[in-house]
Amino acid sequence: MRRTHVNIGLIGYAFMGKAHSHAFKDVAMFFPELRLRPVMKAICGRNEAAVKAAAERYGWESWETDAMKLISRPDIDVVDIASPGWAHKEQVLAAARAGKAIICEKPIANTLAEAKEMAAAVRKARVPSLVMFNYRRVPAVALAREIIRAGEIGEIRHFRAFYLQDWIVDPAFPLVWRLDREQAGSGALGDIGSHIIDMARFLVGELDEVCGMTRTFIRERPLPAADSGSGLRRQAARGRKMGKVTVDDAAAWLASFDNGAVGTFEATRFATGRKNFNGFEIYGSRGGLCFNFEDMNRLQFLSLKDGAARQGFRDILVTDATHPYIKAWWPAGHIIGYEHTFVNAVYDFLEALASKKPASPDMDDGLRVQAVLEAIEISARNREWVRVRDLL
Ligand code: SOE
Repeated sequence: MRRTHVNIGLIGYAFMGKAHSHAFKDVAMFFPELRLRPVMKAICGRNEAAVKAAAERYGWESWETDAMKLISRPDIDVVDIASPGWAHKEQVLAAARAGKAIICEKPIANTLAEAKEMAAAVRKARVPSLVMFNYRRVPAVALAREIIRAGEIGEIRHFRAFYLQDWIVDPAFPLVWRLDREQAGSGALGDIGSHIIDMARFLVGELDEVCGMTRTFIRERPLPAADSGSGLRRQAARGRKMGKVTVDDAAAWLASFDNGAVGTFEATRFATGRKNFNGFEIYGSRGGLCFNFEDMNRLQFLSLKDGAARQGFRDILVTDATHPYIKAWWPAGHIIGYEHTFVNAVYDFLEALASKKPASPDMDDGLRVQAVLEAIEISARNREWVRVRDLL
């Protein structure tokens, strides 16, 4: 008998846990054609009171405080890993061994070595996987890819991408886990730089060589009240009130793509006034495309096929039923938001499961992104260009 439902176990109940929970809860409402409907079986987090409250609030049937127990539950088919980066490797390896389908937040790992082990285990277990690079599921970004694939802007010469935030500009902001290399792997580079690397791979193609730099503007911060990791605990144990920031606050890098395009990238948490300003500009031999997430329902498009007197970037409001994902949502002009990208991603994943086809981006894509991250860090350290494929 054909399966009609799939049981989900989610690890993580904070920002990403909430976004993923919303996606599982709403996907069948907006995509009624869904062939495999998600059952929100269990959510997992180390803090019992917090995860119990999240289970009730988000609509999960049960809750766990031990990730390995959740992964091993026979009633869990898909393990969704929305935990901090330091936990990803153990959880992905356990889920692969248990033969579970895997969703994993980005970046997949804290190091390239971890990512290689994780991707190999998922390949060996032959389990489906998805990495939650959610910005691929913005309708305007998916439309940009359709335009590029149709050749409407010709051969791509330039790809410029940016991911600008400012949430740690204040020196009084505490030393949270994302600012500790042991827990996060890197700072802005891995957390938000991974998104624009994935965007580059999605829209333009593979990065061949990179040359980068990283910067840490504020090197010491107040230790958080409830320290959240061994690195921070060690600093607190020494009676310190301030802890060392061990990751980058900002990164910038150049890239040459396999197809000859030139890339310029910037990822920073110190772009004062920018909250989640990520986007790109693409310039081709026959036109261009520009997008920024703070205006996520619009895509700027130029095609030289218009006569010179009519040339100029046109502003496409990407809310038409013919645009990617939109027919599931609202009539033209009724814009969508950040949370819809996760619903779109979960829909694509569940449809891939139902059709037994690979989802994208998968753990091998996550490995490719991790190799670019590593190449940028090596380049910044050695002040030289680094070829990505030499690291894989
Ligand atoms: C923090 O920088 C963060 O939550 C990222 O981790 C997410 O991937 C991004 O979508 C929003 O900002």
